[in-house]
Amino acid sequence: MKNILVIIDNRVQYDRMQKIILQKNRNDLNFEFKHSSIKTAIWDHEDFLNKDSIINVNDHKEEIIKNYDLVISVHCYQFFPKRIVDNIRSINIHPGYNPINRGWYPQVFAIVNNLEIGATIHEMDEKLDNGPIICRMLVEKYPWDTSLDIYNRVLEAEMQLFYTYFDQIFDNTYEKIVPEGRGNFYSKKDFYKLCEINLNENATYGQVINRLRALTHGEYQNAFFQEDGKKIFLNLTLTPDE
Ligand code: 0FX
Repeated sequence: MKNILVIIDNRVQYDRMQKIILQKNRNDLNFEFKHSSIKTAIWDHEDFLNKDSIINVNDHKEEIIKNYDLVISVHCYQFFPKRIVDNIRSINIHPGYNPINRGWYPQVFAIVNNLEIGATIHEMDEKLDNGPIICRMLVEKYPWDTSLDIYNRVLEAEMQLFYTYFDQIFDNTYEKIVPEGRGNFYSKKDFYKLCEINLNENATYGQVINRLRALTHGEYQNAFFQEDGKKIFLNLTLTPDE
């Protein structure tokens, strides 16, 4: 029996993973799901109510190394310490195509910087979104996409990869791809910088549209400008002609 610890902070992907695990029906795999202490939608999931389901990887390094055969991070808000990634195979499901889209909110920067975008499953090393790649897949990116449109496509791609490579991941039989260099890395700070629009900045219509659709993501209030000491948020609606 292989003991697998999945640390997941994304509710949509949790439901999809559960479905795949059921479909695969591998009774030699024992999954334990935990999440981070930061509050996300997953906290309200019935599977996690009344359960001791929070884990802080830094506080439980030795216990994790001792008790599990594999760790999977799925949109997990914690940084995995070197001690863990050096001593237990640790895999990350990342909403970007490595090494092109390392870091935070990859689809936002893919729109703004005209980069390809997709999903990656990779082994973790001590750098963020950096280790050997197990599998990756690009998704379509259209000129009328907002951040949310691409994000939804990427999340589906993640699970398509998880389904296809399921046995290879758990049997450790995949061939690793060495990332082609460092690629790009974007931080949360880069995202916040994008959010504030300077009304005196010169840009082409193309750049403005791209920036605004990159910051349009459902209900989130991202892009804003300041006028008379007031913050004014804006989103973009794009409607392609049928
Ligand atoms: O869980 P996640 O989809 O992923 C993020 C990072 O992109 C990923 O690289 C990291 N491994 C993971 C731990 O966190 O993030 P989220 O659910 O907070 O956000 C999902 C999308 O929502 C994001 O890609 C852009 C959008 N968003 C999110 C926030 C918090 C916004 O547009 N504005 C926001 O303020």
